Amino acid sequence: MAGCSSETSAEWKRFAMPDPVTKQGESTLALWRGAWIAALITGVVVWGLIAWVVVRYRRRHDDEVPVQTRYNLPLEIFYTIAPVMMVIVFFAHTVRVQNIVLDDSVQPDQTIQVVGQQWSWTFNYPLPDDIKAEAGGQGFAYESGTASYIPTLVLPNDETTRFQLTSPDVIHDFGVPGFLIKMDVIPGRKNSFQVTPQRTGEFAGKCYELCGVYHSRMLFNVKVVSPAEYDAYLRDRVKQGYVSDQPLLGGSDATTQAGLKSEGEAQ
Ligand SMILES: [Cu+2]
Repeated sequence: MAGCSSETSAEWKRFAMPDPVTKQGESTLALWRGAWIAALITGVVVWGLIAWVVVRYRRRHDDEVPVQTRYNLPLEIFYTIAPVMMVIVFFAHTVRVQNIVLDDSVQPDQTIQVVGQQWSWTFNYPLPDDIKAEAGGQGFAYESGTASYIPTLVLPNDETTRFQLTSPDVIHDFGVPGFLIKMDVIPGRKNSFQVTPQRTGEFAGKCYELCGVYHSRMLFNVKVVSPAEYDAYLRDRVKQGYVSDQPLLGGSDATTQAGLKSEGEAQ
């Protein structure tokens, strides 16, 4: 009963989906909800028919067997076409929502290069011109996690951010439950998607692809802040010296990233 408190009642309305933080996530939630409602309506009809048949044709005292219907063409055509129609409707909506969620025709406000490396994440932020000047002309600020340090991804609220995903080693998967999206990070391929957060707050993210022994350590935090706080964060990164000419994409870069080298030596 404790699971039915008012805090979780909204979860019922979302069929246990997290409350979407991003504009794109709203479409995913709508698809999830619609699919559940369609499936439940189908379920109610089927359960109703089963119950009706069980009661209506239950065994009577006279032991008479009800009429056995076979080779009923209209019925057979119906139960072939109805499921095909359902699959077509589900498929069409899935493709429609997929196109919305993966739409990259809108020019993003910034492109953050995300690197999934064994066993953490590196986030490369492009610096706006004024902050770039403070960084001595270097174009990127970064945050790099290690297997023993969970990095934080900072995003400006109400702005569209594109994630460009790369991996120097094996396949990882970049996902934030609050954004209702995850995507594979594949060596040699540049996957990307865009999000537009609609509220500030702290969220959790992780690797969704079993990528090796310390896969479970590939956690990260997501912090959605106001654009002004985002700029302040970038300035702070610059002040602390986490800047580079090029985005750090892992591999040979990885050993030069803060924290990774010392950890490598420790092992
Ligand atoms: Cu991973």
